[in-house]
Amino acid sequence: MKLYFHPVSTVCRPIMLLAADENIALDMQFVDLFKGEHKQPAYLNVNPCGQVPTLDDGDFRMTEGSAILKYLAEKNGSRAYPADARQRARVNEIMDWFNTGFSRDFCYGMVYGQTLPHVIYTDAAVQSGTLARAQEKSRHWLGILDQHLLGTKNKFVCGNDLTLADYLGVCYVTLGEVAHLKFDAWPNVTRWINTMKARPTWAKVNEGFYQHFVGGYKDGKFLGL
Ligand SMILES: N[C@@H](CCC(=O)N[C@@H](CS)C(=O)NCC(=O)O)C(=O)O
Repeated sequence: MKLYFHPVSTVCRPIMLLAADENIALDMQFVDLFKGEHKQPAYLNVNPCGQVPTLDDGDFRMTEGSAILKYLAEKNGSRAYPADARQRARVNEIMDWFNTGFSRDFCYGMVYGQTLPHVIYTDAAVQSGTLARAQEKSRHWLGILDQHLLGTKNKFVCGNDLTLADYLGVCYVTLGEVAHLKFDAWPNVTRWINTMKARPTWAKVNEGFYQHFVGGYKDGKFLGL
């Protein structure tokens, strides 16, 4: 199986974590987002969205990170994607939760909205109003994550077992490090991030993310949470 990826990508990192934890063999095909390789005809032919990740499994191709995670987990009989209908539905639910409101307000609003030139508004009033809304909504979502998904009892976001929702969610939440966002106000979120970061595969998988994305913005000034 071939994975077209970039190491800083928020949606590739969960796949790389799962693959590393479960020894899933992937032929890693680097797509240089920084040089615009993803918008060249050769790659658009692979993924017309011009985005990573893309998974090729023989003649079967997938282009959505969340679906790729589920496919790999299913193929691998992963415990991170339980077979029981209700447990699996819960994992799907929380992955959707991260991928919709949380991603929109936190990833796009608070992080990309302060770091990626094509997401930042040029009109100062529009930019500050949009950021203020993203900040308010991000606090709301982090409160839900802290109090309702994790609470004081759950080690992971779907209970006490690690699932795909943790791989996906922790990569979205730690994206905040690019914009120096701090999670001290949400102690259960902080505990969960630390649990995920203590896993043996974390450092190696996230090397490129910390070096090129977090490192690239180390001197930036950002609105906090
Ligand atoms: N809906 C896709 C989104 C993929 C996506 O946004 N990928 C980013 C990297 S994290 C990308 O390739 N960005 C380049 C671009 O959109 O030009 C998924 O969840 O897999």
